[in-house]
Amino acid sequence: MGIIEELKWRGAINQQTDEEGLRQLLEEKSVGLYCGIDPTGDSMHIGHLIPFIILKRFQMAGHRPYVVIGGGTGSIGDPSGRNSERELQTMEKVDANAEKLSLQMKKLFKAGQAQSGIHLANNKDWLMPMTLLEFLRDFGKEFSVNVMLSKDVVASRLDTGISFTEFSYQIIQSIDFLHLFKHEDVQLQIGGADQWGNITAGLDLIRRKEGVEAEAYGLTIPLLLKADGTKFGKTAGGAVWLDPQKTTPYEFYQFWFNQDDRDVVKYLKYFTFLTEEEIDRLAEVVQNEPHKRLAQKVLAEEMTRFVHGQEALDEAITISEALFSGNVQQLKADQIEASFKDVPNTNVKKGSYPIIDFLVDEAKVVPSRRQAREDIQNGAIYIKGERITDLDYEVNDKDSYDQRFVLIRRGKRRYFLVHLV
Ligand code: 629
Repeated sequence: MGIIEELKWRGAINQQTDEEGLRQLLEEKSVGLYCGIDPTGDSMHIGHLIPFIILKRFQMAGHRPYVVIGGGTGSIGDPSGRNSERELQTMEKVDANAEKLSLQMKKLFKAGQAQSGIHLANNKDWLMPMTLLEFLRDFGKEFSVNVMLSKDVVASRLDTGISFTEFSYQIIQSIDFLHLFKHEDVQLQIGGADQWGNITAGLDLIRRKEGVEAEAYGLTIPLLLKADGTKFGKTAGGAVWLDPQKTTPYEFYQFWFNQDDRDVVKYLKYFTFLTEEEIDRLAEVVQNEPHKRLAQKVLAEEMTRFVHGQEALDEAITISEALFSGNVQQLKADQIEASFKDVPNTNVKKGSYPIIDFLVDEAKVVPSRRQAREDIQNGAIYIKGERITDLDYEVNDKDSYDQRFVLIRRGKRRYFLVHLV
């Protein structure tokens, strides 16, 4: 299967500027291609992942990927897919974010590292030195304002307004494509569906500067939709980040593990490097034995290992199993902290409390003393995984993890985390 066929099978192609031409080129030679990312934040989230995984797929098929970190473009901000003007970030912030994104790209794809075969560049290097007059004479002259106005991104902002700065964004992304075309023999740019306007603007610039015969292509990837209509990649707690400080590997694992049966096969195709055969086999299990959640488990394992490594995956599995079985005694304080971010949290002063006072007055886990007595007698209250049935039990340091938290479970699965302060 050629790379284009593979991407089609994976459901990863939205639009192409010249399908036949690109297919032929990819058969003839090792093609240079790129995808850019702007340092608008200090971490990638999973919505960013797909185009870069696709770069990797091209590389595995013998092509030459480039990752462009938009240290220059990111200081302006892409209006694509947004309905309001961005606030400019300071140049220091953009540089710091660019540094963090570079590190993430290096970690994930070994980008920019010797032998990895994935090149890393920052467009600040060629955009920053350009003078205003060069910009207007060498590039601005090639763009028709009329055509620029007709791009979706700009057209949709004409009533609410768009600054000249954001309006110009498509020109600077085009300059990147031309730069890489000329200096690195990059002939293909890929990106999400929102990048179509910028990518085609770049192709126009290449043809105007290098002649109509210049051979360059664009390919976009569909926006990911979930079966239930909600936005992919968002949880109650917000975006799913690749930075383990922002989304712990346990939360990351759980995000994938909790995907719907209707979506999981699509995600296996989209995100993992598993083969068609392996995915077909998992699809059968989803059909015939959905209760096993095997496809979700494999998806969660593949993704957590890819992004965080084997050790973090093992840890995420340990935590998941402990929580599932209720055997939380053996977890460490840090694991507790990582896994209970989303449960109700309260602060209680260190000390020793009768269990009923603790549940009702301090942790506020149970609304009344009568209810607390009932819960305890029914065996519905657990502290650090141990069922408490003694109405006179004293809660103190011995029940905590490193004197930092007390973990309460009420009923089957409701957890509460009490911070000792
Ligand atoms: C300079 C900058 C280039 C080429 C591209 C760029 C960045 C581009 C952009 N991309 C999004 C981003 O940075 O804004 N103008 O957050 C994001 N991208 C990945 C996918 C995307 C896109 O990083 O293309 O569609 C999300 O899936 O929104 O020379």
